[in-house]
Amino acid sequence: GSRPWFRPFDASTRSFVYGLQPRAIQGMLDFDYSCGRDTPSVAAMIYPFGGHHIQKFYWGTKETLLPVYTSVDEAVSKHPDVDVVVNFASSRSVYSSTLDILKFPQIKAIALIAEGVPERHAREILHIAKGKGVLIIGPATVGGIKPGCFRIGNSGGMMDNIISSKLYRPGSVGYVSKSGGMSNELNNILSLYTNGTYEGIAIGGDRYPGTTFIDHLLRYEADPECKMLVLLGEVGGVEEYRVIEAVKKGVIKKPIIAWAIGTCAKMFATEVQFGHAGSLANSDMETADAKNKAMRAAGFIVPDTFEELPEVLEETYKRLVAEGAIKTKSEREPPVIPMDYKWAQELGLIRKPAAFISTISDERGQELMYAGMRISDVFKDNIGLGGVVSLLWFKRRLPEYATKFIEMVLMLTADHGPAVSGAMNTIVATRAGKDLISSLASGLLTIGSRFGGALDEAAAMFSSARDRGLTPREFVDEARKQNKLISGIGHKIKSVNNPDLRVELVKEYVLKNFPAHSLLDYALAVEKVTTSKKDTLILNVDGCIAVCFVDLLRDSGAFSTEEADEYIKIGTLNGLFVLGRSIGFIGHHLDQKRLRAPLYRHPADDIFINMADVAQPRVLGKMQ
Ligand code: Q5B
Repeated sequence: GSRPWFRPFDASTRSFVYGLQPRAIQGMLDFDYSCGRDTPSVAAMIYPFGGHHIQKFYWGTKETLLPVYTSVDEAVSKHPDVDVVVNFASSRSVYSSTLDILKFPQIKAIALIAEGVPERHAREILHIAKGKGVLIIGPATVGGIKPGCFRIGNSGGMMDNIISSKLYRPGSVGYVSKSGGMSNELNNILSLYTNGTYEGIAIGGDRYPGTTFIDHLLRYEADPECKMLVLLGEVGGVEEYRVIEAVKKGVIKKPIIAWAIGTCAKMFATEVQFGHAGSLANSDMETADAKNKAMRAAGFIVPDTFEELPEVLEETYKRLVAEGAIKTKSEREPPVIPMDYKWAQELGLIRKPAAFISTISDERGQELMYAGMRISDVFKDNIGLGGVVSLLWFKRRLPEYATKFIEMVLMLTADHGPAVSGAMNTIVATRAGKDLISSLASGLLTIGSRFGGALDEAAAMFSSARDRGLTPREFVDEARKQNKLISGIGHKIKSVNNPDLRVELVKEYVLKNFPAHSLLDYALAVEKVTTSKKDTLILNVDGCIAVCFVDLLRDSGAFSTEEADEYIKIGTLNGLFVLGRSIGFIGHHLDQKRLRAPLYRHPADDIFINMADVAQPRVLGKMQ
């Protein structure tokens, strides 16, 4: 590449992210966008599982696509401009994946995020990388950040942090620390007391980091854009002494402000191990106090306490500005990064009208609710299937005589033999090889005004006639005059002499249990008129259930008159037949399956085919 050795990341750096890390990638892209980059810093993802695909990310207010490759080889060959890999592979797979990445000379820097990488593996990676001149950051780190240019993974924290610490544009201070958490703190302090971070690297807390303090400080020393160095060391290890050597030898000449964390270790009687694997003093030299003392002696700017760090940073910065080493630049506002919808909603910043309203059930809480009743109470109170229907259809608990009536209706409409339209269609569909749902749907789709679907219309016709004060005879005459069949009257095979026992059962139950049954009484009087004309014109099962349900809606006390009328108007009653008969249709489907019934073809001699009145086909459009 064209980048100088001391500047592995700049505003045109392109990277691969190894592992499926959509959140981290979105964070990197949001950062890029705030920096004013033209192209995202992530070119692609590498993930060995799940096959080659693409994933969608936000790029500012718009969206962009990133490919996911299954191998480093493919990624590298498709994106020759990429020279950085942010490797999110776990401690188990980081070794093999990094060795794989190191095979490609195109890759110049690798950040290893995984914690708990075996030291043996870390050392081997480090050894190979050194040989190839590849910069390794980590393991066990968030990585680092180059303001205005490039962000490694989650470095820098949330976007509001990035913006408030002005990381969208470069400052003049290069720092190196161990932990990512301390980096965020430093970014903040630097934005408040200096012109901000130029580059910040968290080397990670392990005992064998791929690169250490001195590696990055030497880069900053060599980079003319970096004017001031900060070293945030800690108790344990001797890496700070390598920096002390470099300062003493004059290799590092830029002002260097330093602090070793862990001065409180001496307050404990026993040895203290801080959060990092390497943060343990094995000798006096490794204590934070000894390091601070040695750094001060070597000419570092070391505050007396960590709390005084901002003060010395500000002093040094102001001095460099006064000397002309740092030229202050005018600030620009970063582009606004739209907040994620989910997050904004959680914060209560936005609202939007819901596209759907639902008022009958809720599964979001601890327990499923049917119209406000816990599913456990549904069983505790033993409300039965009728109770469940009353909750989900009518949003209320109906009296027991009503829920028992609903169950009775479901039971006696469950089936009426294989010959009825719906069962036939189910059977034919099953025999054509269709599955349960298709066969059931095929049967259900035949339920209509003549077969099974006459309930709502029957309820409407009978109650309208009765409400208008028509006598049964006037009602029948009116229907005849209008050339209208009375819904709920008539049956293909049942008659006065061959009564439908289902209807008898319903009548018996309703006469005995309902507080009122005026519409049933009216319908029975209508039946007297129609059967006197023809004995198949009985009050049929649809009609009987319908008028009884109107009596229930109107006189159970559970519904207002308006509600009762609305339930009829919106087509509730046919639901009873549909629900009940579904039981039978499913039975017919299973029956045919069990019987291995072959494809059905209707016998030709059962269809009268006549094309006598078909017009002679003519060729159209041949006008002379
Ligand atoms: N006439 C049910 O017809 C059927 C008349 C009528 C006045 C009437 C017919 C009808 C209304 C719709 C209805 C539900 C098509 C039926 C059900 C579930 C089932 C089914 C099962 C199960 C029967 C003969 C003469 C004609 C007609 C007159 C007929 N209906 N007048 N009002 N409603 N009813 N459907 O036998 O003078 O001779 O020309 O549409 O309630 O589906 O088991 O099969 O559980 O699965 O073919 O029970 O009644 O009689 O049409 O030849 O009529 O009576 O005008 O008079 P049919 P048609 P005319 S229960």
